[in-house]
Amino acid sequence: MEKEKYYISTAIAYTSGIPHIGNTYEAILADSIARYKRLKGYDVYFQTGTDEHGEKIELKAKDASKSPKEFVDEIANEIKNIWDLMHVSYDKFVRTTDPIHEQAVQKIFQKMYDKGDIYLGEYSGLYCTPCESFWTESQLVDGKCPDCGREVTLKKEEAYFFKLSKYQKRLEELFENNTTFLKPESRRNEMLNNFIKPGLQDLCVSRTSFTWGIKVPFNDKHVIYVWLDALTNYITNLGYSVDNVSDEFKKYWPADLHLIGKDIVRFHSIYWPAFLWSLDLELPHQIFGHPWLLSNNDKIGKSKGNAIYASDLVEKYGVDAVRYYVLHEIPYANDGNITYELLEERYNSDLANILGNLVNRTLAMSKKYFNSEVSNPKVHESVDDNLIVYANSLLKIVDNKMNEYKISEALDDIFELLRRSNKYIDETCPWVLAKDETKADRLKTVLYNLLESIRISAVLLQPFMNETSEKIFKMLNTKNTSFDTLEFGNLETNITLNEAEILFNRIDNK
Ligand code: ME8
Repeated sequence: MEKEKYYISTAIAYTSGIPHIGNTYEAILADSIARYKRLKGYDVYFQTGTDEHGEKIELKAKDASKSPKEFVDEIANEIKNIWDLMHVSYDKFVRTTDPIHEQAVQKIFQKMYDKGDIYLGEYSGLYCTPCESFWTESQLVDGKCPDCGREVTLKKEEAYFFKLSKYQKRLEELFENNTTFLKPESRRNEMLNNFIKPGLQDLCVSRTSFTWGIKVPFNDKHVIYVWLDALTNYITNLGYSVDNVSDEFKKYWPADLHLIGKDIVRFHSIYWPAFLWSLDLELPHQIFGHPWLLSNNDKIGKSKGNAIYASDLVEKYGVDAVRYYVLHEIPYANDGNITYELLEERYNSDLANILGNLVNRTLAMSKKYFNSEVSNPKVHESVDDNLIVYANSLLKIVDNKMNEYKISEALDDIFELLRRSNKYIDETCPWVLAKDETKADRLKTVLYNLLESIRISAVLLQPFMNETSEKIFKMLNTKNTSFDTLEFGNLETNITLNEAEILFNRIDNK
């Protein structure tokens, strides 16, 4: 049977600087969903990459005495390295300076122009250079850019406009009739009431004030607006090019999920559908605007000096601890917080105490009592039920949470099995059973139940902490690592466990 396809994308990161842990969180979040879907049996296409044009990048390159291309090559490379470091299992890493993308964007612009959806006009407005955005007087906050709080300047230029107003009605209908298009719900209300209903103005889609961008094909004084350039990455790199579409595009488009941060929901849920309609293409199934990761409860900013970088964290705590922390600490719709202290607390309480300890204690007892040999004589007692029933229901529980992108809760549900396993040790007291020879089979059963609970947890932890799951599988010497093996009792018997390895060393906070 052919597998069902699943196309997931992240936002493409600006190559204006090295991404901090907040940007990196998005790649990890998308990765956990992509890995989960693969394990569920989907044919996944996971796309991420970099957004490399625009005035801000042109200026940054100048500051660094580099050509824009040299500058973006370096940063794009670093971003890719960070994604690799964090075990982000993308299928394609795209760049907006890829020739295939640049050519496709020009054809897209031409098609929109030929259709009458783009026309030449004049723009005069308040412009924020770092955000590459024009604002109206009423959108400013204290006279400054509502997104970044910096100064805006008055700017006038000849420009091409996209007829966003033409799609007003269709957008209203989309938001009113399709309740799952944009999640969480709060963002849908915000877009509909604050942006769409008050009336959409045509969108300025070209610039003449700088040159680092894709040229308007029929007027090379103009470069194409960076958001028109960037948003189309989701189709161009799959092989969409107006007059010719690839098999890959036919297979994977429309995307199932565009995962993006809450600050760019407007671009994805209003501009992007209008662009797609203009091209007569289908809309993505869903957009999820995730909350942000704050540093010490403040917005992370390179200029603020509070930026935390994934590579520093990984060096200190390892990849999986960082993945676990960011995935666990950001609830569905509220911002999460990160500090070194909080990360260390979570590391000790969850990873070292609950997970690491359980694995170590269980393997140590198996070694001590049965030379690490696994068997299951099935001497059942009622105390086992709680553990087994929960373990058998865990995939369904986790699946419900994953389908709603409640990743933090899914992790908690898996850790609940580990918590119950620790409690099970206290309830069954293996060290007491070990003193009574007639209880040998019961002791074997107890240890089997513990090892099996560890295996099931590790199978389900794969999307989030792949390296840790692999280590556990190796210690358990098990081949049963797929979701098909999740029913309790699938850990092989007559196998010998491998040497235990410390998964997470406790951190001494002092
Ligand atoms: O917005 N916590 O790029 P970008 C969580 N190039 N997510 C965060 C965050 C934080 N503290 N800070 C930023 C862009 N993000 C555009 C996207 S897509 C066609 C073009 C998220 O490098 C942010 O919301 O500024 C965005 O989704 C992603 O990181 C890249 O941000």
